[in-house]
Amino acid sequence: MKYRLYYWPRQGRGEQVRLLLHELGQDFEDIHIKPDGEFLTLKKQGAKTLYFKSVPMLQDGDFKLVQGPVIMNYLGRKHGLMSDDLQLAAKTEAIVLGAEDMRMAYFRAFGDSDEAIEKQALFVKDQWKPRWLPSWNELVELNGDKGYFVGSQLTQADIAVWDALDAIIHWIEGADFGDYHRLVRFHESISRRSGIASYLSSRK
Ligand SMILES: N[C@@H](CCC(=O)N[C@@H](CS)C(=O)NCC(=O)O)C(=O)O
Repeated sequence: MKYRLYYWPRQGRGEQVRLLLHELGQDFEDIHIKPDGEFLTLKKQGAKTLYFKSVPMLQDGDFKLVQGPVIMNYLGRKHGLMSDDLQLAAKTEAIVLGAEDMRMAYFRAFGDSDEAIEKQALFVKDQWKPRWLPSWNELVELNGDKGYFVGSQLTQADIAVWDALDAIIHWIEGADFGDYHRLVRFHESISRRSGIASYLSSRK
């Protein structure tokens, strides 16, 4: 049975899951919900469907799972992207959550109002440059400069970080990789992966 992913018809928190499913070559149903349509119907089904009345929600057979980062780790584990080593697996999950922390910070500055533009400038000055760029850069370096965050092959952490970085460099005024050439290479190499590249070429 195909996976079903329920999320709004925009990138947001569901996009990392779409990217991962495309990279895994999964033929999934990408269900674009509407506030007064499917979302309402799903919410009416109670906590057995949308545990906390939020999306993204992944359906795998009868099993329904919410919380973007947890969905990423579930798929990573299920499709063999994650190490069996307890510590490496935990590190992978920590990086997925780090990407989520950065995503949350950038969401607060999203938009094109004057207030949003001011928040974006603060995000770039107080978070992007001093915190996130050096951390991601060092994490890739500490992993032996293999172009991945954990181990020697792609994990869901790479997709989670790529998605959050990609959103920020596209949507946040003044956010770029600057002199962090390692991150430029990381961004380019993930973009070129076949599943990702073919999805991105069709992404609206
Ligand atoms: N921690 C959750 C947050 C989920 C969340 O807040 N999703 C938003 C959409 S991006 C939502 O469904 N909000 C409820 C609403 O719009 O009524 C996750 O990572 O999935």
